[in-house]
Amino acid sequence: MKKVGISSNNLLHPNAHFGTNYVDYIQKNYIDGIIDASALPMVFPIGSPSLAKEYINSVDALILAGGQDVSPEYFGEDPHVNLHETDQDRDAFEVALVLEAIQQDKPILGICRGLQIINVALGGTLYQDLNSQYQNLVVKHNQYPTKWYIPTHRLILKRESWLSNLFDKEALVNSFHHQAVKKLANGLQIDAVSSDNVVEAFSDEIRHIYAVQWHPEMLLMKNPDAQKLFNLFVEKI
Ligand SMILES: [Mn+2]
Repeated sequence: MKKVGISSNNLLHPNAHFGTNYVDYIQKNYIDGIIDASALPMVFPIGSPSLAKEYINSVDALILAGGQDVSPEYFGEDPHVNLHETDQDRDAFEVALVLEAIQQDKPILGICRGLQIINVALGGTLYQDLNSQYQNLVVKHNQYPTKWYIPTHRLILKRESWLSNLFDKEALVNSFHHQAVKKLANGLQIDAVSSDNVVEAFSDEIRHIYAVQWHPEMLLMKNPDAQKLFNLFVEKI
């Protein structure tokens, strides 16, 4: 069975159940997507970047999940007034995982924040807040409180890519982000955009990097077709 590592999230704020205890978690939808693609999920607790090599040694591929904003210090900016919460421990760990997976020639799938951290790890930059920094903004890229599993905005495919196996030239996806790719890192190619030209997917077949800005794992609840993205990724291993 192929093993897919998935980086986790910190519960940054104590709640009624967990008080001030440290909790590390991953949403079950990602796990379902991996298992239903006939692979074995291995959840990586956020830890020291020095462990990245051992973690990547233990798997065949890496998935980077959604979550907090990426700290702008990684692309040389101060925090914008509309930056949301960040987690520098998670940023440092995930950047190390990305670089190590590339080093070991193991496929990477980035989802939402995962797409953004890949871009930043490889030298790209982000809009810290689309609403205040992206001049051509037309589309609602954070559909909340519309449900997670409802696709809302158009996805326009820009070239022949792995996504061509999943979608026609246009499709609908869900959208829960306020950050996005500004400068794309060298070597990555844009696969799809929204109708207002925000980067919604990129890939690099040479380094086996695949990334989407929407949340296929949340679509799984009501859209069985969304499983195909996980299946295709696991077939790349
Ligand atoms: Mn979007």
